[in-house]
Amino acid sequence: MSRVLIARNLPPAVVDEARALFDVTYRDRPEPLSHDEKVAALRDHDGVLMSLGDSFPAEVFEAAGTPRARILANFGVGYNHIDVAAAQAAGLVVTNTPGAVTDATADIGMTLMLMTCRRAAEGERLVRAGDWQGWHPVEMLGLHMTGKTVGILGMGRIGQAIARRCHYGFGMSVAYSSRSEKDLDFPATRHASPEALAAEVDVLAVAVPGSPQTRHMVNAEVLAAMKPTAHIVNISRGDVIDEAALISALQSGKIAGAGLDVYENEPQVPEALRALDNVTLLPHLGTATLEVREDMGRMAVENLRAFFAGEEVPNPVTG
Ligand code: 8YV
Repeated sequence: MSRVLIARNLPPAVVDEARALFDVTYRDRPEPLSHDEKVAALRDHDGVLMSLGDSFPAEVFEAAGTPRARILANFGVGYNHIDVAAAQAAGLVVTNTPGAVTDATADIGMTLMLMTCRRAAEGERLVRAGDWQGWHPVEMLGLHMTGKTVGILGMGRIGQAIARRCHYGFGMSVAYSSRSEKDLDFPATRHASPEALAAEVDVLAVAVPGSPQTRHMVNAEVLAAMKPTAHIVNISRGDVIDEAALISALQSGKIAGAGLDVYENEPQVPEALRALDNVTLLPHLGTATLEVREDMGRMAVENLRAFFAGEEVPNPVTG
C-alpha cells in the first residue's frame, strides 16, 4: 500500500476514503506544516495531500534531497503556494481540484458584490452596534446592480460562473479581460487590458488565478481607471491586488468599495483595511461548505489513487 500523508484536518468522509486506499498518516490539525514537517513529509511518504497554507517553495524540495514522495495532491484549485517547476524537478507530479470549487467560490463572489454594493456589512455593523436611528428615505444608499456592468478579470471557470450569475440572475451586462477570447454561452465584451476593463465597469470581479505573472495585476493605475462609484471584489488570491494601493484608493474615495475574501498575507489583514467602512472582509470562505470540501477531498484522493495505480492523473498541474 502506498504511504500517504494527509497534512491537515479534512472532512471525515475524505479521510475514510483515503484510508481504504492507502496507508494513511493523518495529521489531524488545522495548522500548516512547518518547514521540517514538509521535508519529512516528502522523505517519508509516497504522496502528500496538502492545502493552502502548506507552501512548498523550492527550498523545501532542495532540503528533501531525493524524496520518496512522487505526488503532491493539492486540496484546492489554486496552487500558487507550490513551486511546481521545483516539484517536477524533484520528480513529483502536482495535482489540484478544479471544478469542485467553482460554484461555491462564485457564490462568495456574489455575496461580496451584494454586500459591498448594497452596503450590507456596513448596515449590519450599524444595527449590531445599536446605532440605527430608523428608516430614512436617503439613508445608506448603495449601488443598484440591475442594468449595471460587471467586469470579470480572468474569465476561467470561476469567472464564468460569476458572469452567469450576474447576467442571468441580476440582469447585468458582462465585460471581461483575459489572455484569450473566450467562447461563452452568454453575451460579454472583451477588453484589451485590465485598465481598459476597469474604466468601463461598475463592479470589477477579480477571478484570475494567483501566480507570479498576476501578482499586483490590479495596481494603482488599474484602480485609478475605475469610476469613483465602482466597487471591486476579490475571490482569487490577495496578491492579485496591490493591497496598499487598494487601501489608498478606498481611503481617498477613488473607488466606492471593496469586498474581499482573500488578502496578501493571510491571515493578516491590515489595520487600515479593517478600519474602513466601505469594505466587506471575509475570512477566505470561497469553498467553505461541507459538500464542497468533501468534493475537493474526493478529487485529491482520486488523483492519488490514479497516480499509484499507474493511470493518468485526472487533474495534473503543469505550472
Ligand atoms: C480553498 C481556494 O478552500 O481552491 C482554492 O484555491 O482558494 C480555496 O477556496 C483552499 O485553497 C483550500 O486549499
